[in-house]
Amino acid sequence: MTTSNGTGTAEREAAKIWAALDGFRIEVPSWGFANTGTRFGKFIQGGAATTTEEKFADAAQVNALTGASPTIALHVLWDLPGGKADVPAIKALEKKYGVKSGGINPNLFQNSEYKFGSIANPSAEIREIALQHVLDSVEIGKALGSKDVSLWIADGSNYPGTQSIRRRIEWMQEVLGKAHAALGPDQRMLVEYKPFEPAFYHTDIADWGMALELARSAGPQAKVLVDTGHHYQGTNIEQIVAWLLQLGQLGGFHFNDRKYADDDLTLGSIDPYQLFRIFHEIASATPEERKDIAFMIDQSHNLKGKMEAMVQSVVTAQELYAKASLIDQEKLAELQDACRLIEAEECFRTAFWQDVRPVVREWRAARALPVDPLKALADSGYVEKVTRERGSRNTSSVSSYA
Ligand code: AOS
Ligand code: ZN
Ligand code: ZN
Ligand code: ZN
Repeated sequence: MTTSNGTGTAEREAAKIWAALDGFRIEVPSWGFANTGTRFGKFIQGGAATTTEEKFADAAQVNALTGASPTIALHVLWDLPGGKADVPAIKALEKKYGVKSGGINPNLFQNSEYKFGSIANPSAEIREIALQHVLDSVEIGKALGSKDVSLWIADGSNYPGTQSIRRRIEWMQEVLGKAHAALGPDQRMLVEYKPFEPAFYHTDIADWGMALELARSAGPQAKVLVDTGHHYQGTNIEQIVAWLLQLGQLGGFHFNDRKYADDDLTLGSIDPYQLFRIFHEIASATPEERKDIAFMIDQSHNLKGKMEAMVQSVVTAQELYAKASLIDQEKLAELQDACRLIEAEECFRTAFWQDVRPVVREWRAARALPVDPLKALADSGYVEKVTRERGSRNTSSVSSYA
């Protein structure tokens, strides 16, 4: 392979990209394959998954096309409505489709008892129900051998003065501490934050500081989960990532892109440079710091095809991760320390502007993967096939999404 910057450099860069791609895994969310929508309506897709088995089948297809998504995040309400009793069925699906269960996502938002909150509800009885559900989720995780129980707490209030922000902190600390005590030695608890929605005045875990503090008070196996869509406009997300890495508190990500709020668009569709900057923080971390960070996609589409959108996202993540791997970290550190600003900036952004796709294609071919996953999906007729099979079920049964 030759490029304008010389064969030696091109080969070194290709080697970096191959190593990055070999080590890159990103989890797909089961709910990303099901019919979802907005509060204004749902546009039903005939090919959307209607059962947990169909979600496994779709995830397996994405993994076969990209080689990067061997795990699927499960949602207890939608995928394991029977709780632990459903575990044997999930294990059978893992075996059948060659995809493992990833993060276990408890449902702490959709039942009517959670109207005024789950783990921060003023009612001790409801907090106990929420705790029990988290404990059940921990047991499901143990039984499935999955590492992370991923907590998204929708709790909050809509009007000033209607709830005690401080008492709710205590209640959350109590529940999370008890949940942490139940974790197995290999399990973790991830605490996700979000500034607003569904609550519009205060959200109990609104930012990374609150999530970090709650994780710390719960115990050493609790870490922070950064959902890229859960920040105010202009927030420097990579700085948050850098801090969490520095403190050893970065548990993982929910990746998606957005223009306005929690839009859950495909990765890199609005601002690919943002994701590159986050990946740079990961790339500049030590292998030890990096090894347990869970990369997950949290997206939902009601216009794009579910399968196509997921493949696009995984491929985009691979490409941006490959670009970030090109940054010469040693050289960058030298330039930073010498305050050679222009050279440092150029070193950084040259990696972003490099077209890594030819090398990524070579890597795919060498790993017996389709060189163009999106085209391979179209050529396979998979979406048409599942639309024929699932179409009738998709006119009536719709999974919901918060
Ligand atoms: C909601 O906004 C969060 O991003 C959740 O992480 C996610 O979308 C899902 O509900 C998993 O429980
Ligand atoms: Zn999320
Ligand atoms: Zn979200
Ligand atoms: Zn989101």
